[in-house]
Amino acid sequence: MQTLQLTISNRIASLTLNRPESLNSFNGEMHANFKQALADIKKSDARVLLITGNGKGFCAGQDLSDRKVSETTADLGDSLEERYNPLIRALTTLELPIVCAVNGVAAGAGVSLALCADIIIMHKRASLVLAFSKIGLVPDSGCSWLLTHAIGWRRARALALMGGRISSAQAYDWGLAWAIYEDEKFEHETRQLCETLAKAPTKGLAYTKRLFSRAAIAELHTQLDDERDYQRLAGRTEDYREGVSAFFDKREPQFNGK
Ligand code: LHQ
Repeated sequence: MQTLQLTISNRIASLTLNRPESLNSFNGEMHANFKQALADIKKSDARVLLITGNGKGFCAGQDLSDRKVSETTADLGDSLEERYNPLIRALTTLELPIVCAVNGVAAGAGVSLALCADIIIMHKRASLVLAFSKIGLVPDSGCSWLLTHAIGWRRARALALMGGRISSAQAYDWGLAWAIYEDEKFEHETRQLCETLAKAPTKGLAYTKRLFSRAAIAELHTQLDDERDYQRLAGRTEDYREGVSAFFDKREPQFNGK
């Protein structure tokens, strides 16, 4: 794949956006490659997905030089319907933990991509730019929803209207970034985190992800019902049995993800 590098090893799928000359902005080929990569990951033994970017940027959103979106006759709604919305749906329903290592600037739909992650690690130099309003567009690819739920509608709204840039420090303060690192620590700590998640009880984590996706909009009573149902399922996993055995044996659990 030209526009993406995918490696799967030690149950970690690492997906690196690879169009550094345009800050890893999305074109049609990258969308197609992303779709293929997600299909390959689902078929593999990967238990965590790491997404990062090659070069100085993470992802600058849509490639604005693509004639399919820059010509006045272009229907941007079609582009979202055919490319971005399926991508965001696929990522936000993926049954694996997703870590985004935001290595540099993320802009437009690149911010949405980062917000699909369960855990965002930022390089100190990285930033998130709500670039949509700078070119007369509206936040898309889930950005208006994901950002509102992440930082609250007041901050999200002001940022979106002003096309604001959030520094890594600000992102950390607002709880968007789980951690900020620089230099070798950025890669090292990200890898450590992925290794931990790759050994975790994957099915239980998938149920946990589903619960938290709903928690953003559900009532407490509905959530209590959902917790009951998912706990019932989690209680039937091999990893639950292993977790309890390991607790009584006073040893580290060896989860197999089933
Ligand atoms: C780029 C891009 C880019 C092409 C940097 N395209 N080349 C969905 C569906 C349909 C339609 C429309 O949109 C969407 C969703 C969206 O994502 S809309 C938002 C699209 N993205 C943007 O508007 C961001 C545009 N980029 C920027 O504002 C800046 O480049 C940022 C703030 C990201 C970074 O600024 P700098 O660090 O100063 O880097 P730079 O501007 O110098 O960029 C480096 C190179 O990358 C440069 O090329 P060059 O040949 O001059 O070195 C840029 O032209 C290129 N590049 N973003 N989206």
